Amino acid sequence: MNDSSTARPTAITDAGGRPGLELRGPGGCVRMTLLGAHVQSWIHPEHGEVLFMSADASYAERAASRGGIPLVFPWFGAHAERKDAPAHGFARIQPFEVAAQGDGPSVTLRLSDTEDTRALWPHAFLAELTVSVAETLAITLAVTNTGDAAFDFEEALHSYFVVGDVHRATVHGLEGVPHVESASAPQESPPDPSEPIGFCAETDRIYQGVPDRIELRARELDRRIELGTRGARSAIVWNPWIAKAAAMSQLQGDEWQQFVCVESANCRENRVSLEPGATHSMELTLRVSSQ
Ligand code: TA6
Repeated sequence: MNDSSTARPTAITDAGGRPGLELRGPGGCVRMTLLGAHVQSWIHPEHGEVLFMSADASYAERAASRGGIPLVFPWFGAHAERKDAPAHGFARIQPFEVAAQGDGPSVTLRLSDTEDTRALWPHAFLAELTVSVAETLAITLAVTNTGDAAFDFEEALHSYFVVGDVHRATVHGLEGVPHVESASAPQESPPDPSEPIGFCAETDRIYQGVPDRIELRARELDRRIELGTRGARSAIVWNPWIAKAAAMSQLQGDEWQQFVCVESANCRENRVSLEPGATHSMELTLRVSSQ
């Protein structure tokens, strides 16, 4: 197993000097940081970089850097009641620790509740993110209720994919699936729900009751990315387009044209309820090929 393309994870630092790990397997090289268990890069041996990271991303000590696969937990978007609470939960700005690492390119990072997390969300939990590089990139988020009262939570793997040109990208597999659009300036005429999703305006849709296979096609790059999931009932499709991108932090000039987010999630009416001692797992497997 331990040849030059498949090895134990090695310690690295990211662009901000924050500690992380590099995993090399037949499916390429993955770099992640311990802050937020954030996968920042996946270089595929044939297709190159799969994940978008902004050239303007912040790598400050507790910054949620824009791009890669940020981990959203335990709420999605803005906190329902507290304006001071961080968007998309606190997991992406908490330091994870290494829980287990194998002889091959696989690692499990974990986060459990602390005084800081309980001040924002009063529950005892263990969140474990396992990343493995085989021919595919597989990511599993397992959340356990370690307390003595039930709780609800939301979660997402907020994947930013490089598409070359968003105008030439499409998402397949969500035809006919109900969704809610929350873009402030969406396309003028509503999309045909029987067609694959294309992009011509700000898009910020939550799809519910999604199938376990969705595909992102990037014609500009002659690339398909297959997202296979287990335990994910929601998917979010997002691109900020021109006006929102201009108002956003950590996004440079025309970078909005270079990515699409297709997020694997359980949110809103599909949030997860966990009894004491119970564990919920959400798995995402990414496969890249030519069109
Ligand atoms: O998942 C889509 C979304 O919630 C958008 O509404 C959007 O603004 C985005 O995620 C990025 O959020 P962030 O907090 O990372 O700037």
